[in-house]
Amino acid sequence: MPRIILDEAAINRAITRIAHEIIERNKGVEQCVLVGIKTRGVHLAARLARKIEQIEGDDIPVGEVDITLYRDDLSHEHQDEEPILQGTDIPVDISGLKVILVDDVLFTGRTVRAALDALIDLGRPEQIQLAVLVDRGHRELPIRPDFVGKNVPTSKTEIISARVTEADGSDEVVIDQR
Ligand code: 3GP
Ligand code: 5GP
Ligand code: MG
Repeated sequence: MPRIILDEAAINRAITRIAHEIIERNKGVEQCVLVGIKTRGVHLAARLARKIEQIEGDDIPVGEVDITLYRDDLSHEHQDEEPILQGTDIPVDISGLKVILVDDVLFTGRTVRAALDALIDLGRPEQIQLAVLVDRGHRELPIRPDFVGKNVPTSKTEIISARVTEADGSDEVVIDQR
């Protein structure tokens, strides 16, 4: 049976809290840029930017990276294949800035590793931080998030559906069996 772990209100509260945490950690957002990981991370990054702008009255640039998972976690096949960088679109020079990577679900960490590679190719950010809506555990690399909507311990046979209105018509995070 699918189980709702975050509804629309809970997602909203998580975004609001993370926006506050980002501002607090960085003492404002003057030297910050948000970078969403396609697809849903991009929408979450845009929401965080709007929230931060509401709170601080300061604009924060938003970019995106596109990483394709050739490794197919869903079928447990091709597990040796790594996420591949498809594209990067960041409107500012990230050198010397604090980059906050944003994704919907953090699992093995391999997608984030690919995103880190892409960022470091572009310049030398002062710092890279990571914000995720859901951390489902099972890391395969030494990567940890700085900002988390919800920690959701999962088994490897479970699957999390992270739906966002911009892409899916509704806001909801659901856990189900594969
Ligand atoms: P996203 O583009 O919003 O990140 O990984 C491609 C898409 O498949 C992701 O959407 C993600 O939401 C969805 N997905 C659902 N379950 C899994 C999973 O277990 N592993 C991966 N890699 N993606 C999953
Ligand atoms: P990782 O590379 O950390 O294994 O997986 C991270 C990427 O895969 C994220 O972009 C995320 O969208 C997707 N992903 C991994 N596991 C899940 C999951 O259980 N549910 C959803 N929705 N996405 C997942
Ligand atoms: Mg994602």
